[in-house]
Amino acid sequence: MGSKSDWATMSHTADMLEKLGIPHEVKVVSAHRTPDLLFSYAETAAERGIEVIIAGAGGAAHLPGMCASKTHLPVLGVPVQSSMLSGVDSLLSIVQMPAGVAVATLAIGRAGAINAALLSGSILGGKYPDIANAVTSFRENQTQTILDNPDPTQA
Ligand code: RP5
Repeated sequence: MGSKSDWATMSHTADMLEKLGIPHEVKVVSAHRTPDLLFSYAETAAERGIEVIIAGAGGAAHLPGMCASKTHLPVLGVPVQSSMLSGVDSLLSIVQMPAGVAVATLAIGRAGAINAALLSGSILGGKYPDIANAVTSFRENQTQTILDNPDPTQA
């Protein structure tokens, strides 16, 4: 993520990765404040065994796009909700990649952070059956919970 201030959002990603049993690392790497670190992080990620990068950033959110420009790994961008423009700035900064370098863009904030972990599970599930099963179980439990509790007035 681009800043420690993104952790309130990106911790939802980490929580879901834990639930799915996906090993991961968590780091602050800023496109603006630590650009050399960003380049070396993205350039060496694949050789370190990283298979998916989830990049959360807010405001002028260059992190996911710049990260994608330096690696062939899939990059999932999470627009962090900014205080001035409610994350629309983050979303537009991440989603409008010109053709040729791809970033998969999630929803603004918590929903996007959770779904980035689920999407990484779907990507990795093609190679790791345990992860595919974890994603399927999560979805089945979610469905069953709704079916078992159809009355919105009951806790
Ligand atoms: C972005 O600037 C970060 O991703 C963060 O969302 C935003 C604000 O950063 P701080 O000023 O809170 O460190 O690069």
